[in-house]
Amino acid sequence: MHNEDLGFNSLAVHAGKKDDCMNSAVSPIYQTSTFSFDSADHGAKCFSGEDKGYIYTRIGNPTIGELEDAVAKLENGFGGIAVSSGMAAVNTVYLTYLGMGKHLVAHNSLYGPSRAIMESLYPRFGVESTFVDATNAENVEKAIRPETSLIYLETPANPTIGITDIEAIVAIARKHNIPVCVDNTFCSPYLQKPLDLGADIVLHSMTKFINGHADIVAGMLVTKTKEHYNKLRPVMVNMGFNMDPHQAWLTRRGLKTLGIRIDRAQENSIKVAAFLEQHPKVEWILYPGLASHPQYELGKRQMKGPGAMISFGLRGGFEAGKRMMDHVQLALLAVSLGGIETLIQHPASMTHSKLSKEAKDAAGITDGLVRLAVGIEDVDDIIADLNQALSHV
Ligand code: LCS
Repeated sequence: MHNEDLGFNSLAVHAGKKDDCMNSAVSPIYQTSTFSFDSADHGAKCFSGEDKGYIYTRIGNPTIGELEDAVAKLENGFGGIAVSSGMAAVNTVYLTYLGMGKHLVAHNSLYGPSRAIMESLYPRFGVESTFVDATNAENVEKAIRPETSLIYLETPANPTIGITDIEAIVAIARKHNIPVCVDNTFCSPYLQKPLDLGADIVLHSMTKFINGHADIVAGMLVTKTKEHYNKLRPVMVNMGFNMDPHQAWLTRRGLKTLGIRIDRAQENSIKVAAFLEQHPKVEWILYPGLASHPQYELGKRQMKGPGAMISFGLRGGFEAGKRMMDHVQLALLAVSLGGIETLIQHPASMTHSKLSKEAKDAAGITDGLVRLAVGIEDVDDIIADLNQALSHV
């Protein structure tokens, strides 16, 4: 059967598999740093690109390649570039499109380090950046300068769950000939396909939903075109941001159950969000599945489902949130998300603590914001745990 005929879950199980695996149901791990050549001529041809043979694992490896092909297929992209972490993916994109005299326009709510390095690291190399509330696409257009060379979005955004209109921003970017990269970590290709909406590059922390078992740190880029792939890949190779084959094999295994894991975590999240929304100690809640979300209609249009990430604030602010976090028993008080277990954390003092106060205020990352990543446990147990933790507030 051709891959084109297969649905998402079938592709998640089968896509990328190579034929030369001794008929094993699961591909082996090519745990090797290097590959031998048949002859000196063959080696030279591999290096010139005339022969597609493998050379060295930092440049390419069959186990890593299987994962790259599988995620690229699920995102409807030209090709995938696997990297050691989500941050390696972010830096591969920044280093490829930004440099001396160049300018970035990005959404103001991003995973903390994706923004913090624009304040702490990239100015050293002459890069400037403007962060805007991209949930209003006009703000992106207003921030564009002649030297803007990248538009960078995260939707839904970490940790504010703001949703940006990918198609509207791509339309603006096209007018100015600027590439658009979308961090799709919170949705995964199961719920959202940014390349189909016109984005040029999609980025993942595969540490999250794609691997899904909280036992791997990994990243991925998928490009719409060969042109962008050919720009990004050498940066990954030369910076040494590559993945390890064992890491790739485990991530490929996690990917197989992506759809069913998200279905379950999302089903749980819808019930958890309904519970929190009616709880008297909860002051506000942001979840794309609730009609109270400011971009509820856009989310319904752009995403196949509301996902498994919830942010909320308690009456009593940070102190109240702290008491709740200190009393969870089933949920883990831990950063990260997209795994099988429910996690709760406080972005202002944890994942987003390196941002300046102004940056946090502008993005709406208040001291009272608590972030919940809902897992696949029995939903009654998750709700009972949150309920007993809230009784301590
Ligand atoms: N992009 C998003 C949206 C993320 O949430 C993260 C990590 C990254 C990129 C970076 O990926 P990593 O290098 O960690 O694989 N987000 C985390 C979080 O919210 N808590 O801990 C890590």
